[in-house]
Amino acid sequence: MIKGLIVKGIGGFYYVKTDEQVYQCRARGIFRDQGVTPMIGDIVDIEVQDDGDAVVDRIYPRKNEFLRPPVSNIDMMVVVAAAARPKPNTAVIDKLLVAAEKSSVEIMICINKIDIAEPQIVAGLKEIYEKIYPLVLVSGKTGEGIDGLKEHLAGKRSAFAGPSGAGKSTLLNRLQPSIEAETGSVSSKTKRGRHTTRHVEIFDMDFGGMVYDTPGFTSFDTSDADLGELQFYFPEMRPYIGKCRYDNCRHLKEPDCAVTAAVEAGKISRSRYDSYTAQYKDIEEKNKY
Ligand SMILES: Nc1nc2c(ncn2[C@@H]2O[C@H](COP(=O)(O)OP(=O)(O)OP(=O)(O)O)[C@@H](O)[C@H]2O)c(=O)[nH]1
Ligand SMILES: [Mg+2]
Ligand SMILES: [Zn+2]
Repeated sequence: MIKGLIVKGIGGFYYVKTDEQVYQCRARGIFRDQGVTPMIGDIVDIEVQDDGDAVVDRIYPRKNEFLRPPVSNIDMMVVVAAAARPKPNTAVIDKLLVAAEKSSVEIMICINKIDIAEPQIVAGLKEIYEKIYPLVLVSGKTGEGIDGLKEHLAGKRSAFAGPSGAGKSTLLNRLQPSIEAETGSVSSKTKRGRHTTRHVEIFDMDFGGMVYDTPGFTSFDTSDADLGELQFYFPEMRPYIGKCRYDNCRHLKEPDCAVTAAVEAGKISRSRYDSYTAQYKDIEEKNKY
């Protein structure tokens, strides 16, 4: 039995990195019978059989697991968004942030493509997010800000998550040129990425730590968070919770709501509050069925 880390999975094979090498493995049938699917990031025991084939034999309990992107055992979720091409979409950023907030995981935001973005767009994103989460402004193209990003990543297991074309793979190559992750273009017609990265893959960083590259997406479902819990996944709302006139205030249109008052006073950003109400309504709609 050898212990290792699943660093990639393609077509039913899992690539397990041990101290010595990377093994291509199948998963034991028992996992399928139990409805368990190995995830990238899983710590596993593998067994190399007499015929040389290796199988995943045991999956150690996960510290955390995510559906989008599908990764396990991370210390930090890095929400990567381009400040231009594709245009930043705060609704999508906020859905990713909420999904991350549901697990106990560090969160940071990485705004990419500052070399081509309009300064006021970058400043606007910074204004919204920097008080809530650690934030770095970078360019995968020029290398600006990459050292600052490295400092955040050092010694941790981090997953890059974000829209297709945001530049996740480009940033990985910039962090460590030996990686040579495939990068794609952004369609000039649809202004969307081309889903270049198809599989999650974990890379070792020579400055310490690991980064998971993940496939981007073009749309992102609101999580199935509990309606009452959603407010807690917006950290800047927490100081106001419990201070509204009604104990069960949803912070939508209720009178004497401490949250909407904070929005009016400029203490909570309008953009974030709009995301909260949109997600609230999405979840409410979903729960109807
Ligand atoms: N100008 C500029 N272009 C960038 C930057 N970072 C990435 N790009 C370009 O954006 C395009 C998409 O980059 P990728 O790294 O493939 O994006 P991705 O997030 O990995 O996309 P998926 O794998 O589809 O999820 C490529 O053409 C990159 O060259 C940047 O900082 N500035
Ligand atoms: Mg990619
Ligand atoms: Zn309220």
